[in-house]
Formats: sequence, C-alpha cells, structure tokens
Amino acid sequence: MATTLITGGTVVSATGRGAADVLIDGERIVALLEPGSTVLGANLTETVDRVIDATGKYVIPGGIDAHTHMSMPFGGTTAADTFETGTRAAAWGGTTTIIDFAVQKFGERVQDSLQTWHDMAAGECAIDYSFHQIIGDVNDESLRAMRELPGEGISSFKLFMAYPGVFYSDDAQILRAMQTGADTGLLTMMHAENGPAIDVLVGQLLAQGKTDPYYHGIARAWELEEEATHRAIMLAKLTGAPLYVVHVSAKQAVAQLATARDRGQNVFGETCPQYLYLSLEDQLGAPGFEGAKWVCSTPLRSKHDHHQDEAWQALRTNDLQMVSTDHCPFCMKGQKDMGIGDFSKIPNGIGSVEHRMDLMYQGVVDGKISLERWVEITATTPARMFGLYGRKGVLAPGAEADVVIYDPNGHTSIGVDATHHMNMDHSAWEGYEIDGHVDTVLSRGKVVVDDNTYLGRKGDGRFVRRDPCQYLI
Ligand code: DUC
Ligand code: ZN
Ligand code: ZN
Repeated sequence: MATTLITGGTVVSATGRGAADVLIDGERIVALLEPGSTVLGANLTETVDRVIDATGKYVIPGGIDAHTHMSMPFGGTTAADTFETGTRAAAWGGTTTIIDFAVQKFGERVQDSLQTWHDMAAGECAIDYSFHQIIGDVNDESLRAMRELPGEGISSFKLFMAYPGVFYSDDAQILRAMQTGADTGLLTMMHAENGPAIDVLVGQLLAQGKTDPYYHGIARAWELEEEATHRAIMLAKLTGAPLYVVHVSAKQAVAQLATARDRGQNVFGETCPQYLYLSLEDQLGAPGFEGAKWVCSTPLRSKHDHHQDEAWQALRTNDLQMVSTDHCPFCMKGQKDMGIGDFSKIPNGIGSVEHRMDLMYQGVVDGKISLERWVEITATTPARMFGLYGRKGVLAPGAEADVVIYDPNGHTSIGVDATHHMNMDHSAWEGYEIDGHVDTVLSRGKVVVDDNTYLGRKGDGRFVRRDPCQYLI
C-alpha cells in the first residue's frame, strides 16, 4: 500500500482550520500531524512513497454532491451525463462522492429499479457513489420493498409532490410512505411543489400564447413551493418522519423549514448553486429560447424578491443545511430544443456537478459564508445527513482519503469555451470566474486530478453503502 504525505497546507474542517500534514496509507488517512513531524527520528517526507506539497493551499475533505441525476430518463429524453462522464466531471471539480437517484417508475418493482441503477453505474464511475431511492409508485408492494432498503445500504428515499402522471404522489401516498420511512429509519426526501396546481397554470399560460422559457418560472410560483413545503412538513410532523426538502429556492419555503426546525422538528433543506446566483429575469428571461438553459424545477426565482440573499443567509444560519447541485444536464440541441414553442416540453435540469465546490468557494471570497462553513455545507453535512460521516466528509484518522487541495490564489474560468468536462453543449455558468482553483483531488488515496491533469479511471469508484441519517436533532 502506497503512503502519501500532504505537507505544508492549511487543513480546513467544518469546525476550524490549522497547519497540518496529512498522512495517508493506501485508501485511508492515518494521521494529521504537526508540520515537519519526524517518526523515530526520520523525517516523514523521506520515508513516504509520495509527497504532495500543499504550501499556501487549503486541504479539505472531498466534496459530496448528494443530489445528481446521471443518465436519468426525464421529460422524454435522458440526462446527458452518464455515470462515466458525470463522475469524471465531478472529480475535476473536487467532488469525490455523488449520491444519485434510482428511479422506481409507475408499475415497476422498487428492487428492479435499484438493480437497473446499480447496473448503470457499476464499473463506470471515477469516484464513489451511492443511491437514494425514488418511489414513483407508492402502493402496498413498494411500501414493503422500502423496508428492504436499509439492508441494501440505502438510507433515504424521495417522493415528488410535482409531476402528476410521472413521479407524483398524492397526500395519502405521502402519508403512507412517510409512516413506512419513519418506521424503517429512512430519511424522507421531498420535491416540494404543488404539481396539480402548476399544471393548471401551465395550461392557462400556453393557451394565452405565453410559451417562452420565462413562463416556466411563472407557472411554478413560489406560493406553490411554500404550500407544498408546509404540507410536507405537517405530514412529516404527524408521522414522525425526518424530512429533507430538496432544491429549496423560495425564501418562503426556507421560512417554513426554519419555523419547523425552531419547534424542534427533524426538518432539513438543501439549496443549489443556481438558486444562489441565477434569477428568473436574468437567465430564464434571456432573449429568444436562450432561457431554456436554465429551465429547472424548482425554478429560478425573481431577483427583485431577494430569494438569493435569503438563501445565502439561511446557509449562514443553518436554516438551510447544505448545497447539492440537482445535476441533471440536457443539451440545447436535441434536448432542450424539444420545448421551442412550448416551455412545458423543455426537459428540466441544469448541469453543475463540476462547479459546486468552486461556486460555493466564491461565496467565501465574497464574504457570504466562512471557509469552515464552505466545507460543512459541501462535504461534512452531506456526509452526516446521508450516513457517510467518519468514512467521508472529514479529514481524520480512519477516514477514507478523499481529499481536495484547493488553491485560494488560483483562478478558474467556467464555461464550454473554458473546456468544462460535463457532457453538455452549453454551460449554465458560462463566463463565471472563480477566485480559486481545485488543484489536486484524491479519491480513496488515489490522485485522480493533479494540476490540470486527469488521472482517474472509470471503475475506480465504488458503490458506498450508507448508514442512517447522522444529523437528527
Ligand atoms: N428538477 C430538475 O430540474 N430536474 C430533474 C428533476 C427535478 O425535480
Ligand atoms: Zn426535484
Ligand atoms: Zn433532482
């Protein structure tokens, strides 16, 4: 087993920072040492197999993106990144674990859908991966199957209050699934938007000739996110189910989560970079069909209502606990363009898996969050939330050596022209400049990105079995 010493860097955790050398043996961290430590009189730099100089740089746990959709069939097409291309792009951006979603479609057995996703990912991933289970058809059989998920290393499942006729669950189904989840130690994840009401508004807008991508954001009004978030919280309270609301974008939904947390309920929320930086007017409202690049659900919100500022604030105060991407990329040509003349036919999704660590680091540079909070919301809390902590999300003896060396004096230009690595013909982040750079990435001790060179290999990433949520109040 090769030994590696990362020297000279500042190790940053969710709780602090300090000068330390990180000693790795094979796939695991064995020690955090005072810089320049000797062992039995010998300088470690002379005895290890490899020394990585991190002078002037931050050494952080590898990012965990807990919300991705590689190769997801959706909106009449399939998400453009496969497990191979998507995990490679993730590695480039300092993310060393993804948690994707196995999708049980209507009429399908849960176990079969999970197997399908295992088959899709096995041997393809550059970094470690796990799955949440989407339950798209809540019935007696799928509820029984949910009880087997912990044994499969799956500790979370997701329901949709949106997309009637596709993934949608009604309140009775939600109630039953939450009861089973609570009983089985599963974390309930929720896409909280009132789908039936959205569909009425979509039909009315299209009938009025309002077909541009901008109207996607109008149909998916914040009131319908707030209402669904409140309903999910109440059903969770009744059933005792811990609840994690995905891709929170409306400040009113944040307020619902905060109120529930203040009364002690196990309720959590994630937001995504797009809701922190992008807006209904500037992106969805871009001229012509351009706005299709930013059609995602929940939608981008109005810049005039301060949703972005409130989301940053909520990240600071822990009213929102973490940032994932909801990476679900579709190309403009042949995918997004299916919705020319009808915004409801634009496949929903934005690709960001490569940029999450950088975009959130820019929040540090801009004074929106602290350096420690950056690590917490991108790595440590995702690990705790989804039952990986100790193994991942922290640099400590015994943890797997998923490590990122981040250069605060480096620079990253984002975009297709800047040769991003996601399988997309455009970037939702074209032209973004980041005052930092992912220099070196280790995945379980193996260097997969080194100074702008990719050294990873598909198949190096393993399926990770997860424990129950470690973040309960
Ligand atoms: N939202 C998206 O934008 N894409 C995938 C599914 C979802 O809920
Ligand atoms: Zn969703
Ligand atoms: Zn999603």
